[in-house]
Amino acid sequence: MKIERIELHHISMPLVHPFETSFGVETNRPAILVAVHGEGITGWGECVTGDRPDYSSETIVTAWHVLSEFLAPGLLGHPIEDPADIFSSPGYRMVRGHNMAKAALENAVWDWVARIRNVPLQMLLGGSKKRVDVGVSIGIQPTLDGLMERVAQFIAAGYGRIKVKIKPGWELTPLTEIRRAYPHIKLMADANSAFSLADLPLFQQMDDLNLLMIEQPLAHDDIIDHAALQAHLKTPICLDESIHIPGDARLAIHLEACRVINIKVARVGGFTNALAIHNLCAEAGIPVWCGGMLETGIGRAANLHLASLPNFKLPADISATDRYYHRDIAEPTFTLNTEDSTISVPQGAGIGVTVNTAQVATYRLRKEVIG
Ligand code: OSB
Ligand code: MG
Repeated sequence: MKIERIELHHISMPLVHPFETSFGVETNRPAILVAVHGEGITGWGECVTGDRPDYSSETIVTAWHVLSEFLAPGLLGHPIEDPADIFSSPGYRMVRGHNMAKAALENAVWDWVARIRNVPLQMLLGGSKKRVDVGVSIGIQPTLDGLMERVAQFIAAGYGRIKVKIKPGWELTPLTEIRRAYPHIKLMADANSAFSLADLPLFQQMDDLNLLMIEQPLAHDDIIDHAALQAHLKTPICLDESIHIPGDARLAIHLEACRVINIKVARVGGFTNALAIHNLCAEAGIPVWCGGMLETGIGRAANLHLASLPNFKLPADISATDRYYHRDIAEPTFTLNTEDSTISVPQGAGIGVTVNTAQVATYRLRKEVIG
């Protein structure tokens, strides 16, 4: 089988609510949608990098460059029977790093292969759950009252796990207030690398709040400091930004730098690496969960398939469509199963959603066709 043509679509979608992390505020979410065409079938992937190199070192501009100049041209006409065959294509052999660009194209190929075989993607990945446990990730809010209102809305909507973003000056008070109001809710915090080991006393106070985990408290490139912090805490540390390749996960597990790992398929360069990390964590007794990047329906559908694997044991950052966008670009959209805080894995071929190309066009800033 061969891919004959690849399209790149740079889009920008207005978010329902601005999303603030320790990096800053986003009101629009950019993405590069990748469509691979061949054998009469189209597969879709989503590149989730932002406009700024804050969460990762990639940006929309670098991902576009690497996809259009290197990865995509090298894949045209390359024989593919299995998604892993892309690794022998000229583009993939040449490019180091640029995981988010690679993941977008690799995931489009997985979708394409699954659609050609007419099976849901989860079957190719080895997942079997039909519903995935999910939670909601709440950005930093202008006021504590505003945060408490948001938390109340999401709990009323049926979300069984709440994650809040923290930064210096916005940590203990919001977490303590939420814990006081909801003594039994699954609650966790995500610092996006905003703290240092000097903040140990602060984390020791958080340790009494019965948090599910503390996500990426320290520097994005310092696994050793995380090991030092984890040794002082009973709350599990979860690594997000620190894990880019299976070797990072091996190092983190070896050093006991975390007790949980967040797998984002984009950050680790695609499904192949995501599966490798899932498997090595399973062997080490480390539960994983599926992180999110405010994906459109394409990336969110892909995440649901991945999160259906057995060692995804904690609720995913995959919320219902209306938590992110007024009008998404794929159908069907996702709703929360309120009785058990899950979202169902779409059961059509491939990622199981149909892309609304007219809707893509309304959000599009740039398009390129390769091949
Ligand atoms: O650290 O998990 C993160 C969004 C953008 C960048 C980083 C992160 C996030 C989220 C979003 O937390 C979670 C979601 O998609 O619902
Ligand atoms: Mg995170």
